[in-house]
Amino acid sequence: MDKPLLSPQPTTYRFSFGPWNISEGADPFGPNVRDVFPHAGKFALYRSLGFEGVQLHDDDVVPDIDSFSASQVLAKSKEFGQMLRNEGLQPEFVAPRLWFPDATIDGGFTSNSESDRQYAWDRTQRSVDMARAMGCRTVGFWFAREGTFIREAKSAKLAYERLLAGVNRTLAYDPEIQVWIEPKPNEPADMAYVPTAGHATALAYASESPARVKVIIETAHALLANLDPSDEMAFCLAHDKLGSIHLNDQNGLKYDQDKNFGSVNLRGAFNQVLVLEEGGYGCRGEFVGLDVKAMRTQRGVPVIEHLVSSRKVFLDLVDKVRSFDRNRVAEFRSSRDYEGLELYTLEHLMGRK
Ligand code: XUL
Ligand code: MN
Repeated sequence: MDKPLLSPQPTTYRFSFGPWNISEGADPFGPNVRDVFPHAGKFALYRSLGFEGVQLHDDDVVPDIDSFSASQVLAKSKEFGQMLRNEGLQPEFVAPRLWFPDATIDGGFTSNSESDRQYAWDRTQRSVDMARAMGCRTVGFWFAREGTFIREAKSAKLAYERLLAGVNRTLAYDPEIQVWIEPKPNEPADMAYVPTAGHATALAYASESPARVKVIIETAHALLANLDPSDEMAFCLAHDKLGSIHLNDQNGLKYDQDKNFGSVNLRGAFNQVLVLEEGGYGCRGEFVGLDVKAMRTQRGVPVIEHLVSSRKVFLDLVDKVRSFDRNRVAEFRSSRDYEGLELYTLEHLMGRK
């Protein structure tokens, strides 16, 4: 008979999101549908919504970052770090935004242009300095434009070598910094390099300091790669590589939707929470990160309901995971009665068992 599953970890979860998750409701086909809510005003909302971690891009900290000198950026980052502390908040990571500037039109680390690659490195270095100035030890890499629209455009082998070199250079620049890679298979590029947890984990192991390279698994990104998000998380947990998560949901293979956690596939969301609980995720202070966007149709300013609902669904699913009868599961497994296990799971989710 299979061993019963590990009992759930008694964890108090800490939640994070990025300020871009409170948005004005624009999309590529239409303008803002809500008034602009001042960026600086967002941080005062976090605690009352139940969040204490802040995911940051470098220009969330210092808007218009390229117009300031390195020392000005550092001074502004220190001030920002103090502002966060005053609000009772903690920066989770700083990600160089290598997908807005002209120098990143064709990617940063993997651009064919040497000056673009230099720009990517300068900006990465700056993100490390900013993280340090705010008392944070992590830079996040979402390799937005590190890919192509046609595969003939770049040498893919060279691109992967350049990405690894970028990771190594970051690790060497600051011996305490951690690099967290957030894989995504497409958008804004047609085909991205580092599309899955496996690719990101391979980069971690190949790096000069594997223990300092981790992965951020986003539900929607895994679904866009046609993979099971809970399995992507489990893979990282098995290799102690799960730095953070971006919980959300996705309705099929289309643009990255960042829908509310559990809103499309509640059972899939349950399985993500199950894997996280059984893997002890959060016991070392890891954040339960959300990357959710409000519906464009929602009235009001600022719209925050999507953050509150996704957090609530996560916590409700923690209850469901903790009341999932592990002995029954073990019996179904040992008798190889997966029809029975499926019905029990569905009834449990519907509140009947
Ligand atoms: C993009 C995405 C980013 C990262 C942070 O799809 O998820 O917002 O989470 O750069
Ligand atoms: Mn994300």
